[in-house]
Amino acid sequence: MARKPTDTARPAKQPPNQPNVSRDELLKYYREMLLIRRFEEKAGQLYGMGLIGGFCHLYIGQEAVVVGLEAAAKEGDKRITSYRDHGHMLASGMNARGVMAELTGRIGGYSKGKGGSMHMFSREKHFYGGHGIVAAQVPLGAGLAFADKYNGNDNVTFTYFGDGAANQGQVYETYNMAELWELPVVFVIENNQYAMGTSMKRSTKSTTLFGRGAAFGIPGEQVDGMDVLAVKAAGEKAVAHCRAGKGPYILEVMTYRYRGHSMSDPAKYRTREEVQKMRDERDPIEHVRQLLLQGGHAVEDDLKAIDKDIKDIVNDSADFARESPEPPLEELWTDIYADDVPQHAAQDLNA
Ligand SMILES: Cc1ncc(C[n+]2csc(CCOP(=O)(O)OP(=O)(O)O)c2C)c(N)n1
Ligand SMILES: [Mg+2]
Repeated sequence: MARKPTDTARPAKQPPNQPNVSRDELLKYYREMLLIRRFEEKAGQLYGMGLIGGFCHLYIGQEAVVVGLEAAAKEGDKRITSYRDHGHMLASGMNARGVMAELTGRIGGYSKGKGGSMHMFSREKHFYGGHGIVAAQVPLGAGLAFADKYNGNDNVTFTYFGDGAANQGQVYETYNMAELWELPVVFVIENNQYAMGTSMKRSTKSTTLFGRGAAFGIPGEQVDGMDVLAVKAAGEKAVAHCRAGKGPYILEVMTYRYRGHSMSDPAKYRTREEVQKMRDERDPIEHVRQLLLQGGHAVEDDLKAIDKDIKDIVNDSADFARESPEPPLEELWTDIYADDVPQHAAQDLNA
């Protein structure tokens, strides 16, 4: 566990530019974002060593999006996303061992090693994948929200998708039905400015993606996705809208991915300087690090201790993954059909 920073490090008065946020909260975001970053770096290494097969899309650079929105969520809320999904899993509380073992195709993984990077789920943490087809998760997210509305609870579903996915037709069919039925769904567009090698400027003239809900009556706003506090604040507003029964809300979260689209990306569509500038000037983890240091909430040694904790968790997940066996052949025949058909569904089938 992280060592508590020393109280003596805190000055009597905070500098005026410090946001009104507690030390514990900042430390929490720092840890959560760092866990995602280090986990993804390790996944990249294991991929390079040939230990991860198939596709692998890293979330490095986008950490503040999911960490900020998770901070606005409550128990019972659901999340669903695309193939760039490891960060969402970790932020939802799924354990690093199970995720890493799944990436490496081992029995100890969340899908017993049969799903890999894009196909992991946790009912316990209300994480519904992991979807490889661009935008396919958007109508599914509305479906999850429909279930909550039908069941009469106040849960909200966070449905994440990319700027590229925002040009897909099914997104707009979903917007229409979600607003018509006033479903409690937050559509989170993670605008990292590229869809594979295509920049948004080359794929659309309508670049304010949050505004596209207006045609259906859905409110939306744009948020700085490199600032975890701004994301959290916008998330709280969106969630309050949904929980009040007012229907869906769109958040276009402006972010950036530092690595290639997937592990095989020639990276010819942007300059090294562009990436470096983002890393140097807008890094979301460095932002919180500076708030901690400048606000007197922590000293370098405190942050070093957290870094070490996180490295230990990530190394442990990689060791666990490498020691976990591959699934036995019999597993090919399991988890194909639902074992238990719910009673009402069985009646429908027999009708
Ligand atoms: C229906 C469909 N078309 C094309 C692809 C290939 N493909 C995979 S990711 C991707 C780009 C999506 O970009 P974006 O939505 O911005 O998400 P990001 O990768 O930036 O997170 C494409 C075209 C696919 N998986 N599914
Ligand atoms: Mg994108």
